[in-house]
Amino acid sequence: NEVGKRIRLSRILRNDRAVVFAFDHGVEHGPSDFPPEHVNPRVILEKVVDAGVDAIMMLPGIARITWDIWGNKTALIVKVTSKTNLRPKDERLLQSPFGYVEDAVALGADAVAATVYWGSQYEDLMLQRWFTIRESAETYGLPCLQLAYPRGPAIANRYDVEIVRYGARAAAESGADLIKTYYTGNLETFREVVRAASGIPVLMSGGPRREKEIDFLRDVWNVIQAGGKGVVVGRNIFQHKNPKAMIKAVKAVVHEDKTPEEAVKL
Ligand code: FBP
Repeated sequence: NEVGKRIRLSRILRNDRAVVFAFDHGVEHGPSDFPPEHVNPRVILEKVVDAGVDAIMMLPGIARITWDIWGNKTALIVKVTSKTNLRPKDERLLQSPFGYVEDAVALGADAVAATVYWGSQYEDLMLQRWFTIRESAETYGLPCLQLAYPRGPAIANRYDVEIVRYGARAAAESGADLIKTYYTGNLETFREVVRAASGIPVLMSGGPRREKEIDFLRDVWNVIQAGGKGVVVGRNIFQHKNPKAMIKAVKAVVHEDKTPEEAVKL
């Protein structure tokens, strides 16, 4: 199964780097996160696939009804945990099962993804679920991406380097094959995050939409220079007026080492 994992990982990390489209917001934030033209998942998925995104991370239900768009064109990461913002605030610090590793296998996925909120009062439960997911993913040779998000009552600033690198290290120690985490605001601190992850590839989580695309591209550039392996980005793509151009610009920074200033002109 180590062989299967390596083959699948290489479909996501092209030349060791990846631009992944995050598309679980319909549940995590609700359909109001999408501009009206992108409430229909097919419309935005056609654009990102067309722009040559490396992989798409989504929940099983949407993957099942859109396979004809991405199948055989991009890698697929099936996320099997989620939560809605309709829950009481305190309980948003827990993600629930949202499918099974077998759903990912049945969909032909290249990886499975699950969130752990490090520092949450539900950390213990989320870890039990993480290890259940990981155990069955291992039997199929399916890599596990961990959304290693530090958040909880004792965490004042979830973007603080000490907090983010703690989560990244915990993700590595819990057997993640890929780590998705917050950007810490600059190159030097993100380098610390990468170092703490001890060789497990670290991908930046996109975050809320930046008003100016150059600012987002600068963050991506810093992540790459710091040794990060790419991005898993949603809102900065589907809330942008030109998602295709944005994917192409991000790809240029991640895969071609273009500067943000060069990439923004694409
Ligand atoms: P973005 O690029 O839009 O930030 O997407 C990354 C992501 O982790 C999504 O996978 C998820 O839906 C969302 O962010 C969670 O956001 P929040 O920080 O509100 O929990």
